[in-house]
Amino acid sequence: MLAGSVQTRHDLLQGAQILVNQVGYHPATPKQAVLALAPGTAAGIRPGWTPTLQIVRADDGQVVWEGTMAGPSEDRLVSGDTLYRADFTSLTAPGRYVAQVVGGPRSPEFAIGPVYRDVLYAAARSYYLQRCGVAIDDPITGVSHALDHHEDGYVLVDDPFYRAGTRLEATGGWHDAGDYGKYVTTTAVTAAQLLKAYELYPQAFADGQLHLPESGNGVPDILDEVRWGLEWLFRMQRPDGAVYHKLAGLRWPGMIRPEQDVQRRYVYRITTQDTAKAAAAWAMAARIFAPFDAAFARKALAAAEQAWRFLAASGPILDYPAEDNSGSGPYDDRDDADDRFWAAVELWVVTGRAEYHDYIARMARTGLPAYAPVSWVNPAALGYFDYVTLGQKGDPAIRARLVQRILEGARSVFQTYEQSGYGVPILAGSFHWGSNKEALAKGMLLLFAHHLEPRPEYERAALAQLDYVLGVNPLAKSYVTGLGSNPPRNPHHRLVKASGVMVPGLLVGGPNDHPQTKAIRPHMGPRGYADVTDSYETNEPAIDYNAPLVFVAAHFASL
Ligand code: 9MR
Repeated sequence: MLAGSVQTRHDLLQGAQILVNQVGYHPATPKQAVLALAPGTAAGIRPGWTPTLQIVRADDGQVVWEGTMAGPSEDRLVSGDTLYRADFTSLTAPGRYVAQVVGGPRSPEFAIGPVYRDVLYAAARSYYLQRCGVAIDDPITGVSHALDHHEDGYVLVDDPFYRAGTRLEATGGWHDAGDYGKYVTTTAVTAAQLLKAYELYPQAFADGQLHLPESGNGVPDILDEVRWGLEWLFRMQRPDGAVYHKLAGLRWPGMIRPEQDVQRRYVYRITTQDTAKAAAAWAMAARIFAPFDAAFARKALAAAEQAWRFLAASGPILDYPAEDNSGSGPYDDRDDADDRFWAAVELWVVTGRAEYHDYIARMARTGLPAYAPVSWVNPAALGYFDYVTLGQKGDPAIRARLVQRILEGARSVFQTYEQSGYGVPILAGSFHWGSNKEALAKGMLLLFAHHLEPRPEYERAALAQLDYVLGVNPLAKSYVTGLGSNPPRNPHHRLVKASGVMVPGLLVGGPNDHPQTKAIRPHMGPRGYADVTDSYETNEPAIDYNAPLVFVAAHFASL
């Protein structure tokens, strides 16, 4: 045989991979498989070549679907990859399958079935496994730890109510991420997004589905879990209504179990961004818990109104001395206007009081906060959406402006999505810490717009975000622990590392253009991720990352 003269198609496809949502697809939703050739590996492909995709049954190898793949297209603005894609939406029979390119690569096994429920339950249940101040011994996952952080916490600096060193009862809440800190900033925006997921998609949630200690109490499990976070927020409120920023130790703990983290933990000073975020989350809770627990709803409303009174009498307090942050994340949100706007909307929706609407109207005159994917920096989108969907007595002119921004916001996300081969609406150069969360939060913006004016292409683009984080990405990675065939195995997570037991359902931050460790190089776009424990900037989960995952999964689980 003459060396180099015979090349099989298989050789040409060396380095190519077939990408699917590794969890799978719902019978009724769009299904795409992507053949990806990394930069430099597509050179031998003959012009006009059309790969054939087959979907085969996993158990007996029977081909149940076959079609040609469209392409090639260059993913110029995100990955640089050459892509072919096939749409096998017409395959609806539940089962387990593999996608294979004739003469080329095979995908891992995936399911057709009620898969978004699996994603939703795993993602929502992870909050239970992040609970602080309680022993966990979970028969389903094997996750366990002894009672932890039962002394939380001590006031860090003198304030008008407490001297430094005073013990405040602030046990409970959720561990923020792979660290054990507890932050009002993320707890409030997380609780709010989970509440919103329940409010928009109640049919996706039920009592008993998450197997919580509270299951069977007649309240949907997701609300029981949110309550765990909200109860901790109550404990973080000062007698004058202001809310403390965070509760954490002064040094990062090693990769130890929570009960081994016995350093003294401190309640950090109040901020108005936290006060406003907590007020908004409580006000949402007041309306959403009302049918289940009127007393709890009243308590949440009282806390929210008291927080508002503090805000009304105070300018921005956003002081984060740098020396405070050597054992916890800063979450230094330098602008509280978006948070106040959101709080005003939620308080107005639940009380109908003019004071709150006056505040919104004043902001509408002087400048509304930016409409952006919900984040701990700017959660205003929740206020936009709740004003236009729940504020029937609102001002039509304000309403029209908010609607316009919601629609424009979705249009802009959709345009970026369309420019992206993988459908991730983040272009090269813009992969920041928590990019996976950003993708899903953009999916949430698409669903907000779809809710106002149904557009199937927006819904499909939102679904593409689930596909992206569950395997349709250049690394063929599922970014959710415990889900799919190639999930994170070494998340930056203290309990996982110390116990060797995986906490399932956690979305890790994902590709990040700006490395802080040696695990990745700068500006690798959607390849800037490493499944190693050290890489906290790409491989750490966080409660606020999971929140839009729950939201988007709830939409599709409710179909
Ligand atoms: O998710 C946060 C990201 O937006 C910030 O850029 C980053 C740096 O401040 O912090 C991330 O949040 C971390 C927090 O500071 C501490 N707990 C773990 C969080 C996830 O990595």
